[in-house]
Amino acid sequence: MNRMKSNAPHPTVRTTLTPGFLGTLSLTLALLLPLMLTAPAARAAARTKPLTVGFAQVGAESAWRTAETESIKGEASKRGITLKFSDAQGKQENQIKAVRGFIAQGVDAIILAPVVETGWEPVLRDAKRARIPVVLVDRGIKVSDDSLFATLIASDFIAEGRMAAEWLSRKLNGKGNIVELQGTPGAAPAIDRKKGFEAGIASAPGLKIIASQSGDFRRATGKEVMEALLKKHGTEIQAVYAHNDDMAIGAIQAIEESGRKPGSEVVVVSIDGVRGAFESMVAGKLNCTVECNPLLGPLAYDAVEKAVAGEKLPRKTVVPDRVYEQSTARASIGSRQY
Ligand code: GZL
Repeated sequence: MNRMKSNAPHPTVRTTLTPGFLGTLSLTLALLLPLMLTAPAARAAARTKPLTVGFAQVGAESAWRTAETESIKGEASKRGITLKFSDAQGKQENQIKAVRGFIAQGVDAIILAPVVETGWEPVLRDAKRARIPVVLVDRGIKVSDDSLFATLIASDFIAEGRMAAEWLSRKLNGKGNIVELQGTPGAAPAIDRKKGFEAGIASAPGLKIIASQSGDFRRATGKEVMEALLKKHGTEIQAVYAHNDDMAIGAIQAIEESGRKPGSEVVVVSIDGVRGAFESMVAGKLNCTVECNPLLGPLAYDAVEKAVAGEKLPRKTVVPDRVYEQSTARASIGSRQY
């Protein structure tokens, strides 16, 4: 119950400057401070040491991947963040080891570009127990508990596959045999780019995927797989849909070596939008690429800084993509950043 009369002077006004009041004030502050520091802004303000972040990268299988690594390394040094970097050479077990290592070293946050979608629960539970936020970049995962990661920053791979399909369908007037070069088995972009493409050609019954194999997102593997497909299907093949530019460039080499003309006799469409793809479009060999932006460093550290400060983040931030084709490649190649 408040017994104070409404027109009575406020007691704190009278006691503000007395030594007794100052003592009470500092005691109150000492008691409240730990509570105040749990507020995100106060925690961020209280941080004096620069952040230490561990980045568990997939590997260096493609030009896209190299651009992503450079973006995440470059942005760390711009922000004065100490970055511990691990290259898993395409193996999930190496990535899990790297994440465990980062936890043992007590990093402030972990950035993870997961090789595949599944198998992450145990190690992410360890990170959560250690109160280390994990920011997923470029590929999503499947977990039963979404609180195991702070946020995901990635493209919409289903939309990318659909854009590639719609472009190809227009180019071939809804009719033709396609071979598909898939990315790494079990990886989110391989699963979703396949799904999106299949959905995109569903309205054109004349378009058929006559073969679909993994080229592991690598140029050399894309070439080998394409050589085998050309041997088996020969001139039946009218188009190639590759889940990334590197595999498309490998396939283009195989098509040329088989004596056919990529870009005209065999239409080639892929995803990523790396410089090599633009060069290939300018040379008339690749027909179209759907951009997938790898310059994720700034967004990744914005998320890391917020997560470390205790802020709640959206489940996913979608990086926007668009289609580039041969006819405009020359005009846009100069402004490409990767
Ligand atoms: C996309 C990324 C894919 C790229 C490939 O976010 O995971 O992996 O398309 C890369 O080039 O290797």
